[in-house]
Amino acid sequence: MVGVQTGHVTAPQTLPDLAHLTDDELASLDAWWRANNYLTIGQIYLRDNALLRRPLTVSDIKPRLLGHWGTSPGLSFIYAHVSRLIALTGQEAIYLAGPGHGGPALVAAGWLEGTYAETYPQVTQDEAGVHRLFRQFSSPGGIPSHVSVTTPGSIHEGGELGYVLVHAFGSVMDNPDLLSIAVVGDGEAETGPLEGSWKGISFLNPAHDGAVLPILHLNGAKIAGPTVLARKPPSEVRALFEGHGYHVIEVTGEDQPGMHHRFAAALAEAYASITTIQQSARHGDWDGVRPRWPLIILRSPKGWTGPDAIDGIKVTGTWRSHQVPLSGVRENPEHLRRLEAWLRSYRPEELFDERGQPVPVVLANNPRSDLRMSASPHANGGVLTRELDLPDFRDFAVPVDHPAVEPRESTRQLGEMLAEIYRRNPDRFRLLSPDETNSNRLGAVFEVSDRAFMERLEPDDVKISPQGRVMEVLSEHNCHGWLEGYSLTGRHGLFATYEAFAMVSASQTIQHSKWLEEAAHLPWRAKVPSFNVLLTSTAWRNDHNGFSHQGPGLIQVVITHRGNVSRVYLPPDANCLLSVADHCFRSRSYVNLIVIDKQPQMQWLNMTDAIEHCARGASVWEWAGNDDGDRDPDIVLACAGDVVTMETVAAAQILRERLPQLKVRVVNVVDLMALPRPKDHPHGMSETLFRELFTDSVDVVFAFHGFPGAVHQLIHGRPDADRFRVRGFIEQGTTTTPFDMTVKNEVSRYHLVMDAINNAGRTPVGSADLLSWCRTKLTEHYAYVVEHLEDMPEIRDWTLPVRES
Ligand SMILES: Cc1ncc(C[n+]2csc(CCOP(=O)(O)OP(=O)(O)O)c2C)c(N)n1
Repeated sequence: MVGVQTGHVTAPQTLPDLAHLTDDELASLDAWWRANNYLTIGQIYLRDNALLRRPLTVSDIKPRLLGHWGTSPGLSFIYAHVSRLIALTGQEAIYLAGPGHGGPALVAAGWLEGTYAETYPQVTQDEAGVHRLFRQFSSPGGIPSHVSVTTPGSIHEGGELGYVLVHAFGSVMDNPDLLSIAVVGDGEAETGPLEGSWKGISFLNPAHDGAVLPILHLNGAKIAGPTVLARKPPSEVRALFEGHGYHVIEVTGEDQPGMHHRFAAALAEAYASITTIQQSARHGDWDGVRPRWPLIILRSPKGWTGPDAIDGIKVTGTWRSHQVPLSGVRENPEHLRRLEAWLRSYRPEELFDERGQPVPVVLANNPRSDLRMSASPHANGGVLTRELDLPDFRDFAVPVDHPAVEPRESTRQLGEMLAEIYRRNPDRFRLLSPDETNSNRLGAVFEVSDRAFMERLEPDDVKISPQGRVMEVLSEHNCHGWLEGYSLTGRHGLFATYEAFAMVSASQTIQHSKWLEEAAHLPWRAKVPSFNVLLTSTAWRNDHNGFSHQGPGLIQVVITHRGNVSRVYLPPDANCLLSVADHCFRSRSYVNLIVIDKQPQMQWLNMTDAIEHCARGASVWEWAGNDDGDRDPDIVLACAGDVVTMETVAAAQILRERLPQLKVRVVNVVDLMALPRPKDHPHGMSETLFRELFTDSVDVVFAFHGFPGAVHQLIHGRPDADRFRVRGFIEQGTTTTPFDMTVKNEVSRYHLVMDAINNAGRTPVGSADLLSWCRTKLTEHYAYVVEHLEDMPEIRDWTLPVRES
C-alpha cells in the first residue's frame, strides 16, 4: 500500500509494493541489466565469439566500431526497472529514448524480451541469434545504430535530439491507458524543442489522456563536454522543473545495489503519483486544476559500469565514454584485454545458458506478452488505428455556378468539415496549431471542442478548458511532435500552421518522412494515419505581416527530401480543398501538405468538377482558355496554387480578349506530385497524360505558388522540360497589397501575358501592342498603390464575366 500526496489531489492507491525490492526481484533486475549491458557492448564490438566461449581475439572484433556506449547503461537501467513495474502492475507502457543513439541498449532489450526473435525470426533467442544480433548492428545490410524504425517498440528514433517529450505527449493524448516513459538526455535538454516541450503537462488532461513520465537522464556529459544541467546546482535544476509544474523526484549515485533500491523507490513514488492523479480525475473529486505530474532526475555516470580509465585517462563518468570507449582494440593488445575483462565483468556465463538463451533469472524481469515494451501495440500504432468517421465532404461545398464570381474564405469551409469530424470522433482526432485556429478561419471547431488548457483560466478566456481537444500552443515543434506521437500510436489529426513558420519545424517533417519511408519497408509495421499539414496564411496573402511571414519553403523541403511518402496539394479553391482534405484523412503513412490561403479568394469549380479535378491531379480548364481542345495551342498557361491560379486565369482572359488569335490553354495542377515521371514518384502522371496536358513541344508558362526551382525539379525528364518558363515566389516580400505581391514576384497577370507572348509559337498581330499595354498597366499599378494604398479597382474587384465560362 503506497499513499502519495501529489499537488492537491490525494487518494491512496492500492498498488503492489513497488518501492521495495525483494531479493529475487533485485537478482532479476540486476541480471537483466547486466545481460543488456553485455549485449549492448557486444553489438558495438563483436563479430564473433559472441558469448565469449573462448578468449577474445582480434578476429572477433568488428572492423568498424560504430555505436554509442555512454548513454546505454542508463537507458537499460531505467528499462529494467520500468519492466519490473509493468510486470507487477499490468501497466501498458512504451519507452522513448531521447538519446536514441543508445540504440543497442533498446535492441538488446527487445532481444531479451523475445520480441526481436518474434519480429525477425532469423535473430533467434539463442547463441546463433546473439551472433546475428551483434553482426547486424551498424553493419551494411543490418540495422542502424539508433532506436530506429527497425527497433520493435520504438516510435522515436532519437537521432535528431530534442523531440522525445513531444512524441511522448502526443502518444498519450486520447490514449488514457498508456504510460509513456520519456528518457530525456541532459544534452538533449539543451535543445530548443526540448526546452519548450516540458509544457506538455499544461495540455494533458488526466481524465482522457494517458501519462508521460519524463526521466531526465543526467549523466553529465554530451559528445565532448559537460551539460548545462549537470553543472548547475541541483537546487536550481529542481527549481527549474518545479517551476514547470513537476513533482521532482531525484535519484543519484552509482553504487549497487543501492541505486536499484533507490530507483525502485523513485519509480514507485512516480507511479503512485500518476495513478493517484488519474484515478482522482477519472473517478474522484478532481477540481480540474493541473496536477503536479512526477518527473525523475536520474544522476548516474555516463558510461556507467564501463572501464573507469583507459591509458590512465578517466573515461566513465565523462564525455569520453560517449561512443566507443576502447577504440584501439584491434591494434592495442592491452585494449583488447580490457575489453574482454569489461565484457566478462557482467558474468555472461551466469546470464546465458549453454544454448545461449537468457537464463530464467534474466527472463523473470520481462513483463508478459504485449506488456513488454518492445512488443507494445501502441508502438506499432497502425494496429490500433480506428478509422475516422468522416462526414461527406460534399456537405460543406460552396455553390459555384460560374467560375470566379464571388470570393470566399476556403479554409472556413474546411473548418466546418473539421468541426463535424470532431463531433463524430471525439476520442481520435486533434487539430493542432500554433495559436492560429481562428486566424486560419478554422474556428468552427470551437462549436464542438474547446482548446485544451490545464493552467488557470480567466473570465476573458474563450473556448478554452481542460476538456478541450483543439491543441494550441505557440510552438510549431510541440504541435508537430504531438501529432507525430499521436498518429504513430494510431490517431488522426491536422497540423495547421502559417506557411512560413512551417519551416520552424521543417526538420521534424523531414525526420518524420524518413520514419514513414523506412517503415514502409517493414511488413510488421502497420500503416498509421498520415501526417497532415495545412499550410495557410501563405506568402501571397500575409496581409497583416511582412517579409518574415512570406516563405513557401516547406514545399521545396518535402519534395527534395522524401518524395515517396510526401504528397503536396495546392487546391485552388474551397471545393478542391474539401476533396483533398477528405483524401488526406483517409490516407495512411504519408506526409500530406495542403497549401491554400485563408483570405477570401475566387472559387472556380463546383463540387462535381472539383472532385474530378482532384482525382486527376491536374487538368485543362477549357473555360479559361481558348484552344478549343486543339492538339497544339500556341502557349500553355499552367498554374499551381490559389493566388497564382487567379493570375493565370486573369492572364488568359486578357489574352482571349486582346489577342484572340493566340490559342491559349490553361492547365491547373492541384496534386504537385503528379508532375514528376511515374518512375520518380508514385503519383507521377503517365507520359501520355502529361503530353495531353502540356503537349510535346509547346512552351509552358507555369505560375507556381512556391519557389520556381521546385517545378523545374519535378518536371525533370519530362518531354522537352526546357520549354517550361516557371514563375513563382522569388523572395520579394513586404507588407503590401495582394496584387503588389504578385507584381513584385513577377507573377502577376501582366507578367504572365508578356511571358505568353514572348514564348508563344506564333506572334499574332497586336502582340507588340499588348506587350506595351501590360507595361503600362504595371506602371499604373505602381503609381496607384503608392497613391491609394490599395489595389486598382479593376484588380480588386476582378471577376470573370459569366459569359466567359
Ligand atoms: C539536434 C541534434 N544536434 C546534435 C546532435 C549530435 N549529438 C549526438 S549525441 C549528442 C550528445 C547527446 O547528449 P545527451 O543528450 O546528454 O545524451 P547522452 O549523454 O545520454 O548520450 C549530440 C550533440 C544530434 N544528434 N541532434
